[in-house]
Amino acid sequence: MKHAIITTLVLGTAALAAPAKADTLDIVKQRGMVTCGVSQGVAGFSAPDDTGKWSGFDIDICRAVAAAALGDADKVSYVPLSTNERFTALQSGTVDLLSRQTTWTLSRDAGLGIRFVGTAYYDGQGFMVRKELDIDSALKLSGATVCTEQGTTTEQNVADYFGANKLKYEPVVIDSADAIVKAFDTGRCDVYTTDASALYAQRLKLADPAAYVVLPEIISKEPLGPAVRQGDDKWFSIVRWALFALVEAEELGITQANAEAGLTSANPAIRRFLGAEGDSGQQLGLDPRWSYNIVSKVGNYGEIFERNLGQSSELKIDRGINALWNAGGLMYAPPVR
Ligand SMILES: N[C@@H](CCC(=O)N[C@@H](CS)C(=O)NCC(=O)O)C(=O)O
Repeated sequence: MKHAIITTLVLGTAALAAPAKADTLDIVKQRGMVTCGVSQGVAGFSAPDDTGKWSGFDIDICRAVAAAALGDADKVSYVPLSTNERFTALQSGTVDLLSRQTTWTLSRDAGLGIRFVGTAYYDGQGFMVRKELDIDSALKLSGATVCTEQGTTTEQNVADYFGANKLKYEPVVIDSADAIVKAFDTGRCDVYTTDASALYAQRLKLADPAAYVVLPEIISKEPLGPAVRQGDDKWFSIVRWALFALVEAEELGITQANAEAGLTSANPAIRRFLGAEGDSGQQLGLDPRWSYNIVSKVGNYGEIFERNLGQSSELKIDRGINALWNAGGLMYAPPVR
């Protein structure tokens, strides 16, 4: 018995030690590529075009990390992952980070051997139904069949919501976003529920998008953000500050177009942010121009939002609570200094 306990302890220690030793930045540099886990095709977030080129909000976060780590935003290998596959792919090292509409929750952050670096998009769960049902509130959905994706917070929230409001429902749990669209389109379920942003994206895939309406209720908090494996603090810091840099650049008014001019700006905060002064790169183990590389190659947070999700995109999502803190929103980066 005693022996068994000792063995367990030793094995336990070895299992913990392995990821702590792994230096993801070194691996990324040797490989010359960041591997980024993304969703399999959700307009505005991550979708490949006809030539296989990926674009979207989640993709731009992968690109920002590659710009910071390698000086080249194009050096990313995208690994499309279903909701069920995503955490295993990160835990096993198949991907260096997840940038995939994934909600930061306690159980995921503390219990899965992964760490969320921050929130890239503050979302919440919504409901979509056919207009012809003439329903204007989720509270009128009693008796509905409800499509959700497997292994998501969506499944849990819907159970809470219908339970708390004493509404009956029949869950239809499906393992891919495209299969849900098909099920919904063909009437297998009355309701499609997921993150509100994804509802707007998925609506475009329906045969007649105008025949559907998104109900006003938002039933949960879904802070979506990138995650890395636990045990590599250096890589955690790099991904976290790549995300903060996007937000800080917007606050400082640094854009893809003016980043170069900013290197000689009269404003010391701008010069420091862009690496013309100070040693933020050295502290992160990166090139002094790490954040300049992010903004000049990918843009700032606002540019990324507008291009992929905002008014310049087909989704036309308002900034809402994803505006900067000094414009009434929640996006707030600690100082880069
Ligand atoms: N934010 C929720 C839901 C995430 C989620 O996977 N949403 C669907 C919305 S469409 C998705 O991204 N599916 C794409 C796919 O499975 O590739 C979570 O983290 O559990």
